Amino acid sequence: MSSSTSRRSAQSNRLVFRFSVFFAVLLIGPAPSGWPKTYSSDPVRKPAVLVVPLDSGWHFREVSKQRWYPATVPGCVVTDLLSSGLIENPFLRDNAEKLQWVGQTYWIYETTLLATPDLLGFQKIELIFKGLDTYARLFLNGVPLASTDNMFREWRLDCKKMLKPGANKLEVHFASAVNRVLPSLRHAAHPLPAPSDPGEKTSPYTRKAPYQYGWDWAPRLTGAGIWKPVFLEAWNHARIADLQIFQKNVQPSAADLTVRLDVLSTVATTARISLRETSSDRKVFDGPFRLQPGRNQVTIDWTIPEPLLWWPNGLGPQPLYKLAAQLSVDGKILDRFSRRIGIRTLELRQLPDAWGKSFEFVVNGVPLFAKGGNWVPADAFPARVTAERYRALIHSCRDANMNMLRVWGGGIYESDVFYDLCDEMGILVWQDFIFANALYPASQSFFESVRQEAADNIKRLRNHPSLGLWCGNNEVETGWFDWGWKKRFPASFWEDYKQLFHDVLPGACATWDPGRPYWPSSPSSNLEDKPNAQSAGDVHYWDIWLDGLPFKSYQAVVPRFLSEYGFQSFPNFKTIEWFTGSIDLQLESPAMAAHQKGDRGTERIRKAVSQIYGEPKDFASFVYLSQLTQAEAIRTGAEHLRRNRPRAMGSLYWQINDCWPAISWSGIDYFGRWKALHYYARRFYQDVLVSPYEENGEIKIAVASDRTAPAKAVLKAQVIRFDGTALLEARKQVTLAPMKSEVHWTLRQAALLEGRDSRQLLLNCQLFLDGVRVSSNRFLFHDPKDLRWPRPTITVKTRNLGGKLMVGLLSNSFAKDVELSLAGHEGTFVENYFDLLPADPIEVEFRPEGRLTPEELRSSLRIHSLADAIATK
Ligand code: BMA
Repeated sequence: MSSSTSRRSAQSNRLVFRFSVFFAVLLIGPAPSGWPKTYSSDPVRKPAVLVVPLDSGWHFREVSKQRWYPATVPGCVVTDLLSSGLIENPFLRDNAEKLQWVGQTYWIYETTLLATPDLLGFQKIELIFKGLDTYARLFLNGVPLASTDNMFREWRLDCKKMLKPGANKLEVHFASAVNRVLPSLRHAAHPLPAPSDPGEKTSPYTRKAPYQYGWDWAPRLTGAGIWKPVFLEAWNHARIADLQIFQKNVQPSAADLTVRLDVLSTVATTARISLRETSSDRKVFDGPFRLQPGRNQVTIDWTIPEPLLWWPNGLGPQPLYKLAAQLSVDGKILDRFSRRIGIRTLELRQLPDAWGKSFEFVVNGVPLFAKGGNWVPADAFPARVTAERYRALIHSCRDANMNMLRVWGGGIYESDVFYDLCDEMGILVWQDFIFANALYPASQSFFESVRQEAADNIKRLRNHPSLGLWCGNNEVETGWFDWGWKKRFPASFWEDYKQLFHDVLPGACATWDPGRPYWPSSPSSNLEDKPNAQSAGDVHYWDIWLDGLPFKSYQAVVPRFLSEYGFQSFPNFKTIEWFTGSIDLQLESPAMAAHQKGDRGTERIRKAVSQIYGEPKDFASFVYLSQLTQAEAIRTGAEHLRRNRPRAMGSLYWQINDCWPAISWSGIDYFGRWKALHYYARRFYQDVLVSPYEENGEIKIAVASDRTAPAKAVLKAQVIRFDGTALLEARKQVTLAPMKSEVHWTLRQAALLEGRDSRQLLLNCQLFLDGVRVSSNRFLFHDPKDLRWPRPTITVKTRNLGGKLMVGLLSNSFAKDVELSLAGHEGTFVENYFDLLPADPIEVEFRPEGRLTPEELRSSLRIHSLADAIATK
C-alpha cells in the first residue's frame, strides 16, 4: 500500500460517531458490585453471558402412553420415531401415507436441566426456543411457562424465578397441528381455500410450513417437534440484543455505514462499546455510553475507505466484512456480538420503457440478469439438513452459474447457514414470506403473530448481503384473480388480503429493514395490472407443463421477469432404486405412484417424452429421457429469456431441489444428485451464451452476454452430418455488446437444407473469445424421434491429471446427451449430458467420494447416449 493510500485510510478512519437521542455521552463510572468472577463457558463468543445448550437428555412419548423413547433436539417426532425403530422410513415405498397418525397425535417431550450455583448466580436467566413446531405448551417443573402457536417465531422466556437448584424438569407438550384447528373449521361460514393442501385444509390457519401438509412434490407429514436449537442464556446487567448495519452511501472512495446496536440493560450505568472490523483488524469505534434500564439503542457511524464491493456470482467477488461488538463495564466484558456484511447497493428498478415497466435487480449500479431457480426446503424434516448438505446444494447452484435463488413461500425461512453460504457464493435471495396458495385469517391475533414472525426473521436476516427482496407470498394474488376465489368469496376477503400483504408485511419491512425492496406477491404487478402481466412485474408461466404445449411456445411469451416455469422428471436411477427398494421398477408401481404428487405428472412426462423422443427402450431409458425432456424444456425457456435481455431480466425456474426422493420439477434430487437439467443449466446460464433458434422459417443465431464490458468474438456456424462430414461452414467476427443480447446471424432454413437429408444434420454454433471456445450450442431440424441416429462408438481414456481424475471421450459420430455414470461408486462428473461431435474430443473431471484409480474409474464407467435409449431409424 502506498503511503498516500494509508494516509487516506487513516483519515477516514478517524470516525465520527453520534449517539442516538436515547443517550448522553458520559464518563465511565465505577463498576457496580456483583459482577461474576468467572466468565462464560464460551470465552470467545459470549464472555459474560452463560449459554447452556439444552440439546441433550430429551425423551418423548405419545400423550396417551407411558413409555418414553430417546429424542434428538433439534429434531422432530417423525425422525425420533424412526430412530427408535417405531416406524418404517417414511421416504421408502408408500410408507409416508401410512404415517398420517403421527400428525394426528399429541406428543410430550421432556428433559432435565441442571441449575448449577453458577447459573443461578446470574441476574437474568432466559430460556430460548429458536423454533417450535407448532402448538406447544411449555412447563418448567410442572408450572406453565408459555404456549406457542407459530413455527416461525423465536421464544425467549424469563425463567429465573422458576428454576430451583439442581434438577429441573422441562416439558414441551405438542398438540396435533391438524386436530387443533379442525373443530373451529367445522363452523366456518367460508373455510379458507388451500388448493395445494391435500388434507383437511387446516394449513392456512396455522403458522406452520405449508409444504409439510403435502404439496405437489412433497409428502404429507405434519409431525411436531423442537425443530431449532433450545438453550438457556444467563446474563448480568446488560447484553447486546441485536446489531444492524445500514449502508447509507456507497462510493468507490468510501462506504458510509451506520451501525445500530440494541442493548438491553437491567441497570442505569455507564458502559463501553468497542467495535472492530475483524478481517482487517481495524478499530471502528471505542467509547462510553450511558445505559438506562430497558432497551437502549446506540448508533455509530462507520466509514470504510475504498470498500471492496460484494457482487453476485459472475459479476465479481464476494468480500465480506465482519463487525465484532463488545460491551463492557469497568473493563469487564459483558457481551460480544458480531455480524458479517457485504458492501453493495441494491435496487429493484421498475421504470417505464418501450415494453411497459422494467423489473430488474441492479447491484452496484449494474443491472443483473437473474439466473437461478426456486428453492424448496431440502428435507421434509428441515432440522436434519446439515451445513454440509446446504453447502453442497448452494455450491451446485454457484457451479451452474446461478446468481439468484427464490426461497419459495410454501417452505420455511431458511436457516442461518443457508444465507451465510449465499453471502459467500454470491447468490442473491428472493425471500418470500411463508404464505402460499391459500387465503389467510384476518383476526388481529393472526396479524399480530405474523408481525412477530416477520420481526424475528427480518432481524435475523437483514444484514446478509445476499438478501435481495422480501416478497409477500406465493400465488395468493393469482389465486384471487385467476383461480375463482374472487367469485367464490366475499369482497371483504380481498380487503383482508390487502391488509396482510399490502400493510402488515410491508409495514414490518419498513420498520425493521427499510431500504430493502418489498414485493407483495409472486407473481404480481403490484396491483397495477393482473398478476402474470407480461408488461410489468414478475410472471409464473406454466402453460407448457399444464397444457402440454410444444417447448417452442416459450418463444411467444416475454415477461419482464420469469420467476417460475418448470417441467418434471424422474430422479437419478440410483435414487429410484433406493426409494422402491429395487422392487417393482416400473412406471405404475405403488411405490412410484406414492413418489409422484403432481397432478397427472407421470402422464404428462410420458406424453412429452414420446412426442419428442418416441418410445423408450426400457424403464431406465425412460428415466433418462424424462430428464432430457425436462432439461430441454427449461433450456428452451431459459435461452429464450436470455435472448430477450434487457426486456426480460430474470429466469428462475421451478425448482432447484427436493425435500424427499421423488418425481418432481427439481434439477437436483434429494440426495444431491444432479439431473440432466442442472448440467444443462450450467451451460445455459454461462455469462456468454450462443443460442440458435428458429422463427418463421429462419434460423437465427443470437449471443447473450452478461459481461459488463464489450468483447470481440468469433462466431462459427457449421452444418454437419451426424457422421461428422461438414457440409457448410462460416465464421464471423462479432462485437458482443455488454449486458445485451443480439441476433448475429439469420439463415433461411429452406436454403440451408436444400437437397440435403435434414434428418441427419445439425447446425453447430460455437463462440470463441481470444481463440478459446466459450460457448457452443446445437440446433436440430426435427424432434429427435424423427432423426436418423447413427450408433456412435465412443473411445474412452481415463487418467490422473495433477490429482484430478479425468475421463477423455471421443466419438466417431454425433452422440447426443452422453450420460456418464458409475457402477458401484459414488461421485460427481463435472460435466454430463453433453453432446459429442465427431473429431471433437472432450475431457471431463470426475470427483469421487473416496479413493478411486483411473483404472477403477474406467472399469466401472457406464456410457449411454440418446441412440441407446430410443429405437433408432
Ligand atoms: C408453482 C409453485 C408451487 C408448485 C409448483 C408446481 O406455482 O408455486 O405451488 O409446487 O407450481 O406445480
